[in-house]
Amino acid sequence: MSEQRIAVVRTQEPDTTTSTTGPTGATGPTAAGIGAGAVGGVVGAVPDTGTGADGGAGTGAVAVAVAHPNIALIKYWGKRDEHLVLPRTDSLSMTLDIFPTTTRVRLAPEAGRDVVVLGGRPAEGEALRRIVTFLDLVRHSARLPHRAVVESHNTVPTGAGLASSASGFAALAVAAAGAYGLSLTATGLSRLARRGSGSASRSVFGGFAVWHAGRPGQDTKAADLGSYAEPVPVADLDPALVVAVVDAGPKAVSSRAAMRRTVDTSPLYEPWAASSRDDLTQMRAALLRGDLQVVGEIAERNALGMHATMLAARPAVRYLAPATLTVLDAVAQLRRDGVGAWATMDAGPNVKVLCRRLEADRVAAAVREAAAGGAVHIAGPGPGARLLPEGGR
Ligand code: 2P0
Repeated sequence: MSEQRIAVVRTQEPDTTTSTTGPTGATGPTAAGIGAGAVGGVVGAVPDTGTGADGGAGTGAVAVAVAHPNIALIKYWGKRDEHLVLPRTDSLSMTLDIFPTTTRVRLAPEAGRDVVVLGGRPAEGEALRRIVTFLDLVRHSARLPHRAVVESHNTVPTGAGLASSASGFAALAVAAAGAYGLSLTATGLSRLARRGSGSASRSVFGGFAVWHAGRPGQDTKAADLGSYAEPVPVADLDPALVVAVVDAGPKAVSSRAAMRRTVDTSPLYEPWAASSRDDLTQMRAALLRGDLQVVGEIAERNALGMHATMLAARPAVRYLAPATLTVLDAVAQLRRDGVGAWATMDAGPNVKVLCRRLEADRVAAAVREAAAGGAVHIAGPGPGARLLPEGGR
């Protein structure tokens, strides 16, 4: 498959493996010299006139990107390298056509620190730290020391197991690469997005995507290069994912902490990881022949297995709520009634139901009744992350 390119062509991927020090002491071209469009052409970054969240002080390249969340049908649960965000197993997802995140990055050469505004509020704590660390990586790769102003808007409830970090870091990767003048292939962008949040690597692509774990035991650079996402060939499936939001509140345990605890303490983790490898092989074959029933059956068992690993962790991590099980009962009843519907749950109590688009309204009605007042959304396959033209203006 030929490589999809989102930004400009570059013969060599910049090294994004080694940033630990951030921009301090970084040398290289200034924003004026490497201005995002200057490397080779078609990047959506333009000079900013200064109307951003910082009140408009200074100027710098600006880029705006949009990305959509993805829902894993074969789950990512467990890292083998926390710093590089290398997973233990391959995962496979569908990018949605709902809940986009839009992120604007403007270089602020005059600023002494990054300014990050999420949903109109200044970011702080862990959320801010993760974004600054990510920007440090981009600065290191671009050899550009400038701080940035980041403004991001999610249209999905944050932290509710609805993949807001996937769309968030995919949009940030594409916008930051644009603003800092990093010219990456889509594969390179998926590696970069991975460093922000593992699942974000898959949101770089539309439709179905696989994120390769890569091979363990390699040096840092080879390991980084070996773990990327790419599109998965799919026959005509016409799928939908019905999203039942049974609880939109933030989760008690972050997925990052929960997967660490699961890998470290759950006796069920290794068996699930081994079966997940088989699940992936079988699901790829089912996608290729357009067999939604087998895709759905594998997705449901893979998700339930992932939750079993967490329930067996010490102490247990339980994201499933009573309302989750009520929706699972409704999905099982749909199947008894002859409707193809299969459930998957992530690091939260909400349920996503894979079905045929033609049957999505019926599935949504059944799930809505079971979700007892929770919102229900119907999603189809969505687009990959992209820069908006001319900095989003
Ligand atoms: C997934 N999840 O494959 C799995 C299934 C949740 C359950 O990816 O630590 O936010 O930032 O790499 O990507 C959620 O984990 O974790 C996730 P980090 P991420 O979609």
